Amino acid sequence: MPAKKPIVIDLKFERREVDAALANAFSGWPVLRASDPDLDLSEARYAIIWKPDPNLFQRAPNLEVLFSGGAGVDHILTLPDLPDIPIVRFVDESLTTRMSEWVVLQALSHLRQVPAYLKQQRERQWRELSQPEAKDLTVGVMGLGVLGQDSARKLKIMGFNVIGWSRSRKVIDGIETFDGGELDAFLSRTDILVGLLPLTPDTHGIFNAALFSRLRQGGALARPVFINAGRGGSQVEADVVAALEAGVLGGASLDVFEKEPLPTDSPLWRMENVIVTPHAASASDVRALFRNAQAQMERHEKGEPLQNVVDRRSGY
Ligand code: NDP
Ligand code: OXD
Repeated sequence: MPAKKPIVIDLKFERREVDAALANAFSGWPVLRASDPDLDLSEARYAIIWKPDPNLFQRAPNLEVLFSGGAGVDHILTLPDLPDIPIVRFVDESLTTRMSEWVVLQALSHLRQVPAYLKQQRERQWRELSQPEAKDLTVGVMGLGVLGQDSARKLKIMGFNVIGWSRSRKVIDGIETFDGGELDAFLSRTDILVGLLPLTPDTHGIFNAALFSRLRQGGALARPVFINAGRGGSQVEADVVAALEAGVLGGASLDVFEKEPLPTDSPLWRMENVIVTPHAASASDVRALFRNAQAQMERHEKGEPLQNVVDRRSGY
């Protein structure tokens, strides 16, 4: 059997998690850690990366395939000296399930007025608030890829009316869908907006004042809610804050930010109708990431096509 090709790992994840996952991964494959600056990486053919060192591609000039440590690849496509080789993004049931849990949690939190009840609890106030049901609201999901479709289905199971928008129209049982040119029609029906878009030149800053003003006003929650777990570069944070202050938005749940970590002086931290999580909606399970990468390397070595390859022209 031919010798297995070396793999270089450059994942800026929790070190212990990577070590633990590596202990049971890639049996028989040479694994090189980019964190050792003296290691010769010139023989590496595969790289598994998340926020890699800027000189990785100089140290490893013979790579054949790049594996993203996450579903998003914006962090890779902007790397200096990026080689012209296939980039495989991370698609996995655990990542998808975790994201849908977060999205459903946020939609239910706004439906059931969790931020307002937490405020009342802090103030020892016993007051029942009005209680619409999920069926009284329409959740609009922007981005109907792997994550958006699963979230849409699970929101539907919870009883919400669900509609979705993506560049090309999708057919999803029980969910009305809109294509790229139908954004206005989609927004005018949306009470809770969920962003699950990749960051590309087309989606940069898409969640801005003009977009928020086109969401439905006067729905069962009175004012629309904005939920984003795609990428922070897609939202104009000053516009989010202004829309919340002006009552154009009634609330928000944000997992991603223009600058991460979210600066301590951001007004978003202290807004009572805003839920902030630290880019934690769906963490990559490193063991699953390595299993996935190995399966794809085996395909590649058998001459089979790689799966979930990024289209560099569209940027995702
Ligand atoms: P996919 O590539 O599977 O789906 C992307 C979706 O966005 C597709 O439906 C695509 O449309 C749509 N889209 C892209 N560009 C446009 C555009 N210009 N106009 C309209 N629709 C557009 O990605 P995933 O679902 O796997 O992941 C989505 C994003 O979620 C990732 O890119 C990443 O940024 C983020 N993410 C965040 C995490 C977190 O913890 N916060 C964890 C994991 C991912 P079409 O179907 O027509 O191609
Ligand atoms: C991802 C992420 O893209 O963690 O997977 O944001």
